[in-house]
Amino acid sequence: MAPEQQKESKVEVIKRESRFLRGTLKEALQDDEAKFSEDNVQVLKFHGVYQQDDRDLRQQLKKEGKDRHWIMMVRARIPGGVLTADQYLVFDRIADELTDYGTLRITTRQTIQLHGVVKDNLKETIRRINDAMITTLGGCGDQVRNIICCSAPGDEPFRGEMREDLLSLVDRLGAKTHAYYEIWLDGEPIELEPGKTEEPLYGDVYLPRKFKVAMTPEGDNCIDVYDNDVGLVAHIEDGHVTGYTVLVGGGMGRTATDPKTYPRLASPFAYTSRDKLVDVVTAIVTVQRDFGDRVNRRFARLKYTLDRRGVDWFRSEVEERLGYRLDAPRELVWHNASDHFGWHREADGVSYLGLFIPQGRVKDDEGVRLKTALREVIREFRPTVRLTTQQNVILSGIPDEQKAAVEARLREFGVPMPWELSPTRLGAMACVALPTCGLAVAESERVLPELLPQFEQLFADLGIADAGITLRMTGCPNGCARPYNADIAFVGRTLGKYDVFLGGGSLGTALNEKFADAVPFAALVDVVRPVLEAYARERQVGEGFGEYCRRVGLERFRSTEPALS
Ligand code: SRM
Ligand code: SF4
Repeated sequence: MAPEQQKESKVEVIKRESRFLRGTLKEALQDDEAKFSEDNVQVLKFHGVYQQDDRDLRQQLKKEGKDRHWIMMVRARIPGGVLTADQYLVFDRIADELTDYGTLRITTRQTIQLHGVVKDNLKETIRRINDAMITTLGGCGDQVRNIICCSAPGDEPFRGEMREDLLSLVDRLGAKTHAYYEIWLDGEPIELEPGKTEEPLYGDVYLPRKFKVAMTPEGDNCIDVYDNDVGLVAHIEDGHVTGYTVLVGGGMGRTATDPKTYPRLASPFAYTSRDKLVDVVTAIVTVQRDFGDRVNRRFARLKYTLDRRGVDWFRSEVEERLGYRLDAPRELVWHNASDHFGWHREADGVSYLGLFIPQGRVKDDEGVRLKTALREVIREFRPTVRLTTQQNVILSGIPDEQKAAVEARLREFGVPMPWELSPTRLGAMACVALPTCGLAVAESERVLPELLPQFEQLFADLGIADAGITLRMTGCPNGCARPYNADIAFVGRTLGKYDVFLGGGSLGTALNEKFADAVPFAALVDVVRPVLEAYARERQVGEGFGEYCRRVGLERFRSTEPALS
């Protein structure tokens, strides 16, 4: 049966009945419950809030006959990841004053998540974020999420032009409901004129599923542009943007038990001039709005709509809405996908510093007081703070004469400079997973640091430390650290066990394939070792590990796989 003939999913009903994302949130914020109802939990996501519980405490609390420790994760929407110094400091302070953990999490979509906000602190948290002129509306939910962009600053005109285009997209594609102001900022309810809707683009059921848009200049794939529902690659001539190649249908999510789900890289779709960009992306969003699967959320992303109906059908539907034929996409060439670490010239007499944030977690440890260091440097030198999609931070706009002082201040708190760290470490990513992620089946952020030194040693022993091999880990198959286009990925299968994927690539242009199933954490290095040894012996000049795996195939290594349990 076609999706349109079947019963819509429960979330569709909740969205429609929520009256443009109001639900009963205003009332729930007044009650004494420590958690929100199931329906409100769904509505909350659109406001940038996930209800979670501290999974480390679950067993103990159960033993004591107590309820779970309910906490919220609050995700801001920070277009392109750009924050003023003061805005960053607001998050730093909220983490200390209103969260259980006192940390900030830089995400793989260059925003900040605050974990561990109890219900009583939620409204105050969102109010403070809004007072800093940042919203959480659109952080999550079935709508266009935070639009990401390569974070490298610079004085070339194309960077400003891309920023302008990004903000136009945010303006057109952002949710418009007044509910956010009523619930979180005590705004007066609005009276709509008859026949007017609060959401001209989305309607009352929003999109069938999350929708991700990314933008980057041609040549630089630091953001993994192919992993997005819509990828926009700016073509540059004489320092200016001439137009964009539009890619459609990327996405990482899969379900371990359902082979009909899969990661997919976005397909080249069209070329558009700058002035038509917003209309083209809006038309794509509306086609997905009207034809995406609203029955089964597992197949509701744009990638499935495209594969079900075909790219040609999709293009003609978009063209019909635009009223003109789209130009063919341009050929794309990539040179870089690393994260702009270290000092770089930004403009005459001004530099930026790309800093490594281990697994995106800004916190104070005994040896490295990263959270304090960032706070002090940002307070004193007032750089623009740019969050990257590889969970790192760029401090930008630093006068050259202050470079040494910035560095000295960071070192005072034990923060290493990126050039002192291995490429393996700098390029590795892990998703949040336990203890907050409700979908995690295995550890990720907390165990990657144990694995990295082992791989660093192995790469050094094999003479491949500078080969730029990317390593990514997630606590489940959903793919939040974009594992399926890394050279090596460990994807949580169950507690302590990971599926191993090999053969993506450091430029983010290829998918890897599953190499081994449910490998215990302690055996991960040994499972990959034979392939790395062969790579070290047989690689061609300039050949990356992923490329090598795809050239020779993984079959011959599968037979040498050690016992896995
Ligand atoms: Fe994600 C769900 C964390 C980027 C694919 N993701 C979740 C939730 C909200 C779990 C949930 O639904 O209850 C996780 C919250 C954990 C926590 O405690 O914070 C979560 N995702 C993250 C972050 C924080 C990972 C990180 O370590 O940085 C990233 C936040 C991004 C942001 O700022 O918006 C994050 N998630 C991604 C990405 C990467 C990207 O977008 O570049 C992906 C893969 C790309 C894609 O969307 O296909 C991703 N997250 C998912 C999925 C699978 C979606 C699918 O199509 O199947 C889920 C589950 C779902 O939506 O049902 C999910
Ligand atoms: Fe949670 Fe899975 Fe995403 Fe990791 S990949 S944050 S475990 S949903």
